Amino acid sequence: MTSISNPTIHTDYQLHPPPCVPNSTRFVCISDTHSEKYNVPDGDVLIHAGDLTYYGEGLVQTLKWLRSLPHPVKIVVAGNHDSILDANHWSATLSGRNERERILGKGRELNGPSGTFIYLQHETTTFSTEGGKLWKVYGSPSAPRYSDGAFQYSTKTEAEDIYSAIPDDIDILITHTPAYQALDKTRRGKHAGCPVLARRIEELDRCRLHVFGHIHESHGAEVRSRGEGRPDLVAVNAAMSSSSPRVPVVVDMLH
Ligand SMILES: [Mn+2]
Repeated sequence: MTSISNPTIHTDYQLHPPPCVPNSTRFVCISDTHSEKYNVPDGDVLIHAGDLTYYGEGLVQTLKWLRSLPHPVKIVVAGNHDSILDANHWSATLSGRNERERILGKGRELNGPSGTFIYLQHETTTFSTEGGKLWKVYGSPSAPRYSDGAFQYSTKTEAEDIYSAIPDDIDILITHTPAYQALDKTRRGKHAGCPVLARRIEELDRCRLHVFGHIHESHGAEVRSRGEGRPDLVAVNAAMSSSSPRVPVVVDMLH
C-alpha cells in the first residue's frame, strides 16, 4: 500500500535529479555550506538548515549566492557558526556591534522583493506552491552546546523552552541540529543529536519532513514510519561540507 505521504528522495545523482513527481512539491535541501557555493538543482523550495558562514565570515557572499538561485521559495535558518546573526553572541564592543549592523544591513538589502528568502529564527511561516498546496514550516538555529558557538543551549530546560515553541500542526521542521539517533552520528560513532528535540518531534503528528545539518559526517536521508494514521517522517541531514563530493538532498512530497 502506498502511504499518502509517500515521498520520493534523491540523495545521489549527476548534476540533475529525475523530474519532480507529479502533484508534489520538490524540496531541495542544503546545509552547512560554510561560505562555499555548490551546484543546486531547481525545485519549488530551497531549504538551508544553517551554517551559512564559517565563523560568521562570508554572510553577504552566501546571501548573494542564495539570491541567484531560481527557487520561488527559499527558507533559511542559521547555525552555530553564524555568530553574526546571534545578537547574544556577537562582540560586546561598539566596533563589533557596528560591524554586525553593517553586514546585516547589506544582508537586508539583498533580501529585497525579488529573490527573497524567508529567514526563520524560532519562527513559523506558511507558503503555498504554484499548485496551491499550503505548507506550514517552523525553523530554529539551535543546537546543543559543543565548544563555542552561536544559538547553542546547555541544559535540558533551555532545550525544552526552545522546542516547546514549535507549533503542533507544522508540516515541515528545519533545525540546525539533528534529533537524537536520526542521522546524527559523528565520525567517532557518537550520537550527537538532541534527545529533547527527538521527543518533541514524536508529538508533531503532521510533520512530514525534518531538515537539519550540523553533523557533517551523517549526510543523507531516511524515512521513518510512525504508524497510527500519521504520515511517514523524512529526516534529511543536508550538510554539504565534506571532503567527498555531495549533492543536495531532493525530496518530492505528494500533496
Ligand atoms: Mn557546520
